[in-house]
Amino acid sequence: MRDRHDAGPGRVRGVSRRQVSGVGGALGLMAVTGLSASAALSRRPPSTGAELRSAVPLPPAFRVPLPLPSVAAPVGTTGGADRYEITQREATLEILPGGLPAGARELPLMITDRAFVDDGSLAYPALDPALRGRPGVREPCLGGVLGDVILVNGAPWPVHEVDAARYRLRVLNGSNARHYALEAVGADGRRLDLVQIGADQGLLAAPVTHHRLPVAPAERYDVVVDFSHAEVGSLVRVVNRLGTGRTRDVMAFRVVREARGDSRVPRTLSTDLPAWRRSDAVQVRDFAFRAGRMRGGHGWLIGGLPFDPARSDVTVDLGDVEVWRLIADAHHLVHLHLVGFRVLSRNGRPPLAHDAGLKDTVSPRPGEAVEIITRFDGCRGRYLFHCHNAEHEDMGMMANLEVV
Ligand SMILES: [Cu+2]
Repeated sequence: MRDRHDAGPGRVRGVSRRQVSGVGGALGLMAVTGLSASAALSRRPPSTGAELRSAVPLPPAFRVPLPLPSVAAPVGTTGGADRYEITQREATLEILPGGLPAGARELPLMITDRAFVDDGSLAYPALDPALRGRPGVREPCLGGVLGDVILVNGAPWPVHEVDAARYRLRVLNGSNARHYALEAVGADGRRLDLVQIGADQGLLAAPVTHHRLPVAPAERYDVVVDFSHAEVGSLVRVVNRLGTGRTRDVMAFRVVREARGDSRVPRTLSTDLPAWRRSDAVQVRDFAFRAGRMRGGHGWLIGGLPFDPARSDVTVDLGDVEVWRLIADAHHLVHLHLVGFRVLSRNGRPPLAHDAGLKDTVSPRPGEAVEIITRFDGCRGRYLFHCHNAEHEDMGMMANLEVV
């Protein structure tokens, strides 16, 4: 992936530093894994539907090697340098800030939870097993489908060998509905710092250090972890503090060799983040994300309505700045197409540490009102916004945004 979006000066044109780090990375990962752009989001496990049980024997944790998706093949090699052809509009060139871990020390980690039936295929409690007629899932899973197996890049509870050095982890929560609160725990029980450098849509202005990182479905976090203080031979476990039983484990890193520390985390990561102010907004809109009735059954609604592909729910003028207030009854994962936004507030209070940067998915907690601000620029046309809990989305929680 790095080769694809970090092709070097003169190759990536018309793409800002944030875009290089954010959109490209996420789309690249989706292309590699076949994950649909609308695949995932919802409630904390304690308040979500029943967890599915797998009918196959499950492997012990941290034995399966972590698969790493392949990167684009170069179109040629000259003098030891690989060549990639990327056609973009010509514009100012920006490159990533120097010093971040790269190459084999930059790892895409797509985390999902799944359950398996006895022939090894995926268990899914669809109302229509053919997935063609009636949308939705059976009663205990209405809040979102949880699996009992945690997969990283498709492998159950994998392990990856690392140098005693900094690594850059490109985390995507590709789960349907499972939330994670990730911690990296060393052999001595101490937590390693998770230094966040990027959000959904690219680099932050400056790093934010977490001990526990909340990751809602569809969110992406760009995080640097330093294994240099871990003893060679020891295991650093990545755990989910919201999981129970085996779903507390996610994956592990085995530190296998000493290494020279040649990477760093720059104090300034980007200087081009939009700084929209509340006073820039020409509209403030409220959207309630709530349970309700749809086609005589259970649904998940935005503004009291289930999705209608033919209806325009919101019309905005191209170039306008707006504030949207997203009000949630349960955990929802509000995802806007077309634009990135910034989180202004949660229940009238300042945003949380992990709300930093430019985002396209935000997770209001039950009973919370989250304010976001964005400028609707780009292209006129019809776009979607929706809850990224896959089950909520399938049961109506989607709406049309018309940019005119
Ligand atoms: Cu939802």
